[in-house]
Amino acid sequence: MAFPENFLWGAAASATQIEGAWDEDGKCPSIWDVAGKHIENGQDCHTACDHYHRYKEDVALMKELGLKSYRFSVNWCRIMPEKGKGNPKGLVFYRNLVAELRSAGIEPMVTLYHWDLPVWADKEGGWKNQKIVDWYLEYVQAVVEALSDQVHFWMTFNEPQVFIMSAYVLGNFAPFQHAIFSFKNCLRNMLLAHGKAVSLIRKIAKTPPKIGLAMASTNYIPDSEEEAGLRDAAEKSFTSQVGEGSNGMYMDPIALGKASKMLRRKLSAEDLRIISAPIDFIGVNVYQPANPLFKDTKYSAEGKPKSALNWVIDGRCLYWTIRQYYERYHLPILVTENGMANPDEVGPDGKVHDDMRETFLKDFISAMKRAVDEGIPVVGYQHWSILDNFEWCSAYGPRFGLIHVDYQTQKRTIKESARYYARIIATNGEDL
Ligand code: GCO
Repeated sequence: MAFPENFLWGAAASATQIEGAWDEDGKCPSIWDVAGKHIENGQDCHTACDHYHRYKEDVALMKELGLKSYRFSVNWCRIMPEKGKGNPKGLVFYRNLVAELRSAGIEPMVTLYHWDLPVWADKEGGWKNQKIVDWYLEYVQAVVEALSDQVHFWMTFNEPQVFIMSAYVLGNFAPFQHAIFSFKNCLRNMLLAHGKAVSLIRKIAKTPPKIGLAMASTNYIPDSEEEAGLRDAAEKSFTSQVGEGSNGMYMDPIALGKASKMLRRKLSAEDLRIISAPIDFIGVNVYQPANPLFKDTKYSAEGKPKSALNWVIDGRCLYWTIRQYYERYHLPILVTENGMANPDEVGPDGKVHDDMRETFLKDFISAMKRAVDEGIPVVGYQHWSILDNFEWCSAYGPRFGLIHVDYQTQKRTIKESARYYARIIATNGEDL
């Protein structure tokens, strides 16, 4: 069986990682704009790929590759540069981008929050402060009113695990806090913001919306495909201490209306009713299996290829993530991110020969095809990322793009792997 007709082949990016223009057209600074010493090599995201000024060229490249869809995020700081004060100029940029995508025949998919918290909101406690639910909704309303005539796909959040756990507990993502006792409050605020946003979008969107969120999906590959092996892996992925922390604690309230063990005392029945407003799909960001990270299975990473960030490359994790999410939540799955970092350079022939990414694409897309063949509703695949970009604290070292970016000149070069991906798209996954 081939991939479904209208399968949403695409690529993804986020505002902070590509836009630049950090202080233009009325935008206020975000917590990443002021991350200073936390960023490697004294770099920053202020210019990044200068996509804000080059979006037409970038959309033309997407069209050249034959992308059917593009997942990007709106930067909160362009839309609400002060508390309670909107900025029409910020909306103009996204309206133009969406129009450009539409005229290239590319379906725009909008992430509403990919970590660019305004500094004004951070100063008042950010995700620790329950008022953030209202601030977020006000922002969401402005975006949905401006774009929903042309945009159908909405993601309320990208990787809540990262912007809550890593940002407020581990302290390795902005705003770099060790506020361990605020963790459950942050989580509750995010969950309520999600549920209320889902209901709001459903109510005000000008065209019928498809709503979901993108999870940092760290799932286990089973040790065996016997019944017991399958159960053990699924259990570890969602309800063991590790799995609950990464998947179940966030998704169970949203998709099942149930609080996982850790949150039982924090969420009331009314909270759960709000949080579990029906969604249309679950987005999964998949990079590597949980097994080598937590070493609590028979899995061995020996001999497996690794990316430039030392992440184990094993395409099967995409199949198992999709299947485990589907079996637990019974919702269509959108692969919202999947990709690898590679030390790519433009060679003397003017090309970027990133063979490893080609192998990666083949491996992961074949694994996704197994899920499709088994009848799981997978609606699309967004490769991370369309462009090499600002990889948070690791700045510009890791290159995840289908398109190489020379940060000195802003020259774009389509990598060989992207040409391969273009063939996959053109044949709807037949030519792997
Ligand atoms: C994330 C983000 C992306 C990253 C990508 C590679 O998953 O952390 O959604 O912004 O750049 O995942 O690390």
